[in-house]
Amino acid sequence: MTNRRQFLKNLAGVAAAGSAGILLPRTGFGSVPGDNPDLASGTREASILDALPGKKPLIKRTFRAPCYETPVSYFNEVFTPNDAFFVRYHLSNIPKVTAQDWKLRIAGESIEKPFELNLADLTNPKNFEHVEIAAVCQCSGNRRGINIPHVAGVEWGYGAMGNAMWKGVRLKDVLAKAGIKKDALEVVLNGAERGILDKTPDFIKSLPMYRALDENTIIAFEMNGQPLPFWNGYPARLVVPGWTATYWTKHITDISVVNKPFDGFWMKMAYRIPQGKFPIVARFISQETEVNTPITEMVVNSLITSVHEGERFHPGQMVEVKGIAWDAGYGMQMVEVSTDGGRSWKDAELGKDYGRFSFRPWSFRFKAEKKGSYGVMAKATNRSGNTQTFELIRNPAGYHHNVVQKVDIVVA
Ligand SMILES: Nc1nc2c(c(=O)[nH]1)N[C@H]1C(S)=C(S)[C@@H](COP(=O)(O)O)O[C@H]1N2
Ligand SMILES: [Mo]
Repeated sequence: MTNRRQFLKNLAGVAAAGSAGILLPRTGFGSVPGDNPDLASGTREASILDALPGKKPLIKRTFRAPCYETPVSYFNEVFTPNDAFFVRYHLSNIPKVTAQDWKLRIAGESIEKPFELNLADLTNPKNFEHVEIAAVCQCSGNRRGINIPHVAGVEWGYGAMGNAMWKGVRLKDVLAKAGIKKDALEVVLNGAERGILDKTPDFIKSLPMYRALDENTIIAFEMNGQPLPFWNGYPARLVVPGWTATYWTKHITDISVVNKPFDGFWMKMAYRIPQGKFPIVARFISQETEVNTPITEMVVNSLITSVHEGERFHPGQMVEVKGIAWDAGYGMQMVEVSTDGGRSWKDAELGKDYGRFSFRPWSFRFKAEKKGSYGVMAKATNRSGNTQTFELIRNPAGYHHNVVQKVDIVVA
């Protein structure tokens, strides 16, 4: 009996792996300088490709809650396709949200006239002006899985991010309709999921007033010209260009303007970085402590997308190194490329500029004359003079990973 049960269990496991998942060999992830490849974490060893309804197969990191990462090859395009855009949730009980039932409530002690909107009200251009903005949505913990030593959390590789053209209405226009009182301190954001009793607290975030009222902060209902995919926040989500995606509340249902620092779990206990370790300008003063601060804007970063670890070329062949670079919206100053493991650097050519919050494409061509191994690296510098690091800036949750990548290719 026990054996038979065990047998059926094993069989079920095999069937599930066979139908839903494909085992990938260890490719695609470049090594990080200074890391010992023998200590590589699960991210590099194997990844499961699996498709959520309406999505292409993505790299599955966790299923409850759904956390799916975009494979690097998709970043050869500046705009990440909706059906390949990464997915991140904190709670596993994600309700069905329909256009008919969905409502957005604007309330809080610092709002003069609370009101409710349905989707038709929100999207009617007679109510609020429509705006479009290209912006990178990147999880604070993107690349956490390549941290050595290992840190706890979703073991993301390079693809917990995406770039899209977002269309929606300005949060400040919606709040203006409700009237903001003088004592307003933070804007509290909640999506359609609710906390799981006694287990995981509801995913509620807040923003400082200046960032909520920024003209680039929008409630988006379209992504790359289409309604938002369910998994990316249908029917409407917050878009906070330049800030990490933790503030980009999906299926947004409640926006409250409050006069005290919001003290929920996801502000007080999570998404915090040590004070003074990163070159960050944007602050969230009402949530700071002496030792740490909420994560705010993204750090400057780049990704090599056209060549992969171990790729082979012939002597004399032209190698096209392409990639993307982004930051918190200061804009790209330059991207430098090395083909000798960081000994010498040359400027890459920057491609079309889709706006300061977008991925910026870049490219670099070189002739691989001599046989041997080439350490291809890319390093972005933004207009405020910040550049990527060579050494990991350690922090408890492994946020802000912008260590310069090294992809070893072989000429033989
Ligand atoms: N409703 C809701 N919105 C959310 C989250 C969530 O768990 N629930 N996670 C946030 C975090 S941390 C990230 S990284 C982004 C991911 O956006 P995506 O799933 O569209 O890629 O959603 C943000 N908005
Ligand atoms: Mo995130």
